[in-house]
Amino acid sequence: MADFQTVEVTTDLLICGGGMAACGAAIEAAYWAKKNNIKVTLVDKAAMDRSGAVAMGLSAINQYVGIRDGENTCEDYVKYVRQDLMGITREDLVYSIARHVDSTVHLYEKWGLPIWKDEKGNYVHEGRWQLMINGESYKVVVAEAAKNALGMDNIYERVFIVEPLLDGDRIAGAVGFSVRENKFYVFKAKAVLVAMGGAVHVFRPRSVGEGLGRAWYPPWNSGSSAYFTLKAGAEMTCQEVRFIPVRFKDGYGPVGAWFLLFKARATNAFGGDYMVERKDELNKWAPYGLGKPVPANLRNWLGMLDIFEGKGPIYMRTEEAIQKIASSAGDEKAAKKKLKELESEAWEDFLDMTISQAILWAATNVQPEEKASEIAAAEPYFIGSHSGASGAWVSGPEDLAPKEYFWGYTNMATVKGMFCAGDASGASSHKFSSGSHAEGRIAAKAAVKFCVENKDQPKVDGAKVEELKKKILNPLELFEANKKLSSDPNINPNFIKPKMFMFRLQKIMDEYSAGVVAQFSTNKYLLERALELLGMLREDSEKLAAEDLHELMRCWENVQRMWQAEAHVRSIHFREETRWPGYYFRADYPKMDDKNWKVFVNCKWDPKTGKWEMYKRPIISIVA
Ligand code: SFD
Ligand code: AMP
Repeated sequence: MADFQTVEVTTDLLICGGGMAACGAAIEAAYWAKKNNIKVTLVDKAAMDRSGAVAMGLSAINQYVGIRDGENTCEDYVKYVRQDLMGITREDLVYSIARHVDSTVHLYEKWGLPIWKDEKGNYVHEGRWQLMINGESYKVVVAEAAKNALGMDNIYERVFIVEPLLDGDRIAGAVGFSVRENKFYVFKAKAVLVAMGGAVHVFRPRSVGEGLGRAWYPPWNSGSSAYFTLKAGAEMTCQEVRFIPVRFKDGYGPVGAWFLLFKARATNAFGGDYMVERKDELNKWAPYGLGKPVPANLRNWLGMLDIFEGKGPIYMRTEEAIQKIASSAGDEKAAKKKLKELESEAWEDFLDMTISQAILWAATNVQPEEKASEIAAAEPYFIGSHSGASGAWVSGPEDLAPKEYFWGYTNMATVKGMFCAGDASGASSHKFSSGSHAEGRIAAKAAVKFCVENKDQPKVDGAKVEELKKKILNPLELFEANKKLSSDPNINPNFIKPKMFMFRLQKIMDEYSAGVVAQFSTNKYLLERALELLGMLREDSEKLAAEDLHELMRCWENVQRMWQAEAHVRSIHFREETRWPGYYFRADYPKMDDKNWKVFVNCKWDPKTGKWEMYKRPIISIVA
């Protein structure tokens, strides 16, 4: 497009994303870059102060091992994650993050993040691994350190990365566009670190119509990491391992503080506690069902069984939990004081991290010390850093990884020079905000080393860049050329608007791929139909149209969601067992099958042939 300026930036290391992992990458890369004369550039689609999943803040740091206090070991953490993921995890990666995560948390404290302390000056734990924080400005604090380390001259905010650039089998950079100005960006780099988060709104959310946009996971993470790595030809892993969080209904307030800190129960409408009444069901999912804590998907599953039997709604018994703690505080005066304290902690939990839940409480006259709140299983999300596991298949560290998991540089994907961290790297769940930051640091150190050892700048094909520019800006052209055909800009015989496109994608995923409406259940035939419909959607994606730059971003977000969807459907289809009931159920293979399926399901899209490949990779345990 003539009125679009092309801006070229040549750098050594390009960090795509500005969230927790990218901020970790920025501080570490800046440190090593200075020593090695390396240029580092960071690009975020939004403003780093409030971008990504931590935009609203958080009320807990969910990964802290506590090694200096002798509380836990890295081995303990590996066992915890392995148990929670029903045996499917890259122990080398989990271990590597666990041994570094505490130092990230100590840095946060140094930068001014208020972490709760008890009267002895020790961190206040929410649970074994979780620390309570005053976290409404968590992201601002972490971003400030990253910005200071890199310098604003090296940071591009509000630039949306779309596509990777390749030089043969090596990464060569990335292209994208500004969401505010008519500028097309070409970043040429020796190494690229992908940290663009996970994906939401691939599935139809529970909140539709007037509630659209409310979800647990922030609507602005649209599968950019998965798309970028897939399009670069990287091997992906655990694409079937979605995350379904149980959340306070409609406001999506997290439950961790209630279950762990306040020790609340969840009961059905008849007062039954599904974790007690359905205990026998856990035998079917042994050994994981019988371990502690019960895996997140199985906790979901027991609650879902109540719902399927017509015993809903399920309630978080906030009133019971608060009254119980308050009454154990001593005499009446002490109990009253404790009650006030708990009341304010309950509100702060949401005000720090999911403000909309606090608003919903206020709007619906809920006082948590008096009235229980409904909870429900949310729609599926892709967030490999939490209790899902989807992401790219990356090399482990040399000292921990078995040879099958090691190919030269820690956290490098199977594409030379492309590194991944946070939600972008797979099979290393439960890293959360702190572990993602730590993993960003690990990956950045390795990426700088890669730049030092691979000094030649990869070649970027100018014709390919022009082709990408045309393709990426096409939705604007299409709108201009056809807008007069109809009086409603959203309805036109020659194009489809991104919102309609997204609804179509969500309907396919919801109905055929084990979404809310299908009660999280699917089978081979439903999945094959989903693939057929996704194929047609892919054809129609060429007709996406955008009225302005904002809508252009929406177009590409939804193309990215569609690719995440396809990787997901292909992976659930390939894994012929049910391993994570409560996340999804394969009705045609209703049992766990360790003999054939205690393996990673990996997939790859080949940029040369446009074909998908699916394969198994072995689980190699490093912790007894
Ligand atoms: O309780 C592009 N998480 C929690 N972690 C905790 O440690 N404690 C909690 O209390 C947590 N809770 C929680 C959490 C998440 C959410 C959504 C809620 C509550 C409501 C999980 C963490 O937040 C999560 O693990 C990390 O943030 C993961 O880090 P990372 O870096 O992988 O993702 P990101 O922070 O979302 O950042 C993504 C960045 O990419 C940018 N981006 N940039 C350029 N071009 C594109 N195309 C891009 N697409 C995306 C984004 O702008 C962002 O900068 S609790 O519920 O569990
Ligand atoms: P959530 O708010 O559900 O994201 O949970 C925050 C943290 O607490 C995560 O580390 C969860 O795995 C953990 N968690 C939440 N609920 C429970 C529970 N019932 N038992 C054990 N761990 C939990």
